[in-house]
Amino acid sequence: AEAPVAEEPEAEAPVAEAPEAEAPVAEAPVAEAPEAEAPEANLKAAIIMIIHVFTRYAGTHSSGRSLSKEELRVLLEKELPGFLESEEDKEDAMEKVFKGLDTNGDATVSFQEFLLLVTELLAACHKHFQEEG
Ligand SMILES: [Ca+2]
Repeated sequence: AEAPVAEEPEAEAPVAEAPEAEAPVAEAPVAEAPEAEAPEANLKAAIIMIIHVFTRYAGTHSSGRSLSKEELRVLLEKELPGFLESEEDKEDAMEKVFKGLDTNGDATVSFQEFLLLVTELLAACHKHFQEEG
């Protein structure tokens, strides 16, 4: 009698676990470090700069809330070189600018009053560029 061949249970070949096809990692472009300010945020930057300029000069001798005549003079000389020099009488020109800006007559130029100068200069520059075409 044939010895019953013990049926060897077919060892189930361990199904090699197909290594999961690694999803091709899309090479993410290295995200550039986000800049503090979007490069196109020029107007925002310009506004902040105007505020900084005012605050820096307004704080030299007084509270920092407004410009004295002397502070305005330094601001103009440093930030707008040539602005007063073009006038024949610098002192007279300075007096006129200061009086023109100090609309409430408190002998200081507040930020609101300073903006009159900024606005005038912006308009003048814009006109100049347009004329240059
Ligand atoms: Ca004033």
